[in-house]
Amino acid sequence: MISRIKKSWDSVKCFNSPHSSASSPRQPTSPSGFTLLELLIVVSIIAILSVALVLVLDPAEALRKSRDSQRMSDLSTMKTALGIYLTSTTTPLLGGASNAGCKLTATGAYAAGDLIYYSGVAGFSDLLLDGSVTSGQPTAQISSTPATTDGLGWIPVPFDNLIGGSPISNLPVDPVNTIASASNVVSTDLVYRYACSITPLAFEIDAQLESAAYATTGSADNKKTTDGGNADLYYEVGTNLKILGTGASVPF
Ligand SMILES: [Ca+2]
Ligand SMILES: [Ca+2]
Repeated sequence: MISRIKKSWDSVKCFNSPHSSASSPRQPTSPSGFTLLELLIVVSIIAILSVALVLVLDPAEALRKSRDSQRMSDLSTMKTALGIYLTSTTTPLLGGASNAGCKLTATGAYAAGDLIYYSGVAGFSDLLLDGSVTSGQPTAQISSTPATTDGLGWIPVPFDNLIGGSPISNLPVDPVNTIASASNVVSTDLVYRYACSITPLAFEIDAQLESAAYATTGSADNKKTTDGGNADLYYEVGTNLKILGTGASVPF
């Protein structure tokens, strides 16, 4: 009996042996996990791809471009509102009582008492106004309630006096709306600018753009040089784009 059991056990061992049959090849040993070197390589690749993705997407530039889109939209909104005001008013006031803040002519030189209206911040006072003027000296004007549409906002037009009320609920200001040095505003400051003329009765609103896509010299999509205005330093809208700016590079 014992010898029969031993014989059977030997048969089982023989059957399970990897060398027992040509039809049962030896299975390759499976790895139990990643090696440290493999993990380091994977982590390095992920890090490189992440940096490349950030560089490609450039979130800061995307934000600048978004603000520029907002600026162009704001100026379009204000131009439309001013257009409605001009066509709905018998005696439009684009520059305060008797249009006293407007230039006499759109293309003429500035005179003392002319105003350039800024959406800028409180405390702003500047005698240079984005650079020197060729003649006369306009004054910078700001409002303590820039968004209001009652004539006391940063654009001095009484939209509220229209029959049916103001076509806009508030006056937009620049999404950044800051002036780096309140005593020396420069063209790169991110504020809106407005001016008007009496002959013809017209207005212009300018904004500064900051994204590489819309504002870089030579960019195929440069909005500042393709707006039909006379100042490459600004994005210009209005009914007469010669009120602000005296040339391609001189803002005022
Ligand atoms: Ca321009
Ligand atoms: Ca202009």
